[in-house]
Amino acid sequence: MLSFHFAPRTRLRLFTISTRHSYSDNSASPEQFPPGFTFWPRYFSTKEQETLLAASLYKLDTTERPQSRRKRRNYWSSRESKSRDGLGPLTKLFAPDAMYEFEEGHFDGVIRHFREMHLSSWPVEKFQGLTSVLDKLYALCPTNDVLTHLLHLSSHGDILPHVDNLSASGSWILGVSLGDERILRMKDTENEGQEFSLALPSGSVYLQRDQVRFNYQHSIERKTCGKALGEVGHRLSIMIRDRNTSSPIS
Ligand SMILES: O=C(O)CCC(=O)C(=O)O
Repeated sequence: MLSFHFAPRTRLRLFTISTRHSYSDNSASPEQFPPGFTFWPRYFSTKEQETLLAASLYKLDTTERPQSRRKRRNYWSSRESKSRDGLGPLTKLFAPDAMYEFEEGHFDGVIRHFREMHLSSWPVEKFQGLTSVLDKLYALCPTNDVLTHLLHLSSHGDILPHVDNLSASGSWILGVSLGDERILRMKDTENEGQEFSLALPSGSVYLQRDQVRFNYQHSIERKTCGKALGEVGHRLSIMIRDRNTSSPIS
């Protein structure tokens, strides 16, 4: 299977935040980040997020066993679709953890409690308005030859610090966040103390490219601060990367 992840030999301590570069709201301006990192805090409207999330969950569901899909269908038909308090409008599209076949740990140990797939096509015929939302999404990509990856984290899901496998993709990584907010931490592996973190609200998009893509480890943490147990929801990210044309893996 194509691997995008590179597990560091020595794990960096989690929760090492440089106070100089910690952003927790939506007001971060481009000059606050190192060159090579861009953040769009409110890129997609709620309607657009719902369309993207519904289409992504639909695709991920096709990878699961019929029993799981049946279990979820029964769940959805037995309850009214409504958002969980404090977790935003998109939470109504996620079923509880137990309804999915989440994997405990990624083969390289970096991602925990998740399901994922590499996407070859979007179900544009099934979701009204999806085409224009996708046009808006892919317009942010610096180049056109791309790989798309869907990653659904359970309410316990998180991602440990890593640099994406250098041979599996090219020089940039774009990430769309949908669902419950998580914290992205970025840490320069070559320059001690160069690190920053930011909250990723639903509908936001970040881009890491060039020296940030190659030199910074990234991790995704659950935002537990100020939240009681059970108040952390699911998050789905759409990760788009440029193909590494110089590598045999494509
Ligand atoms: O979900 C994200 O924003 C990051 C995903 C990631 O780190 C990965 O797929 O390697």
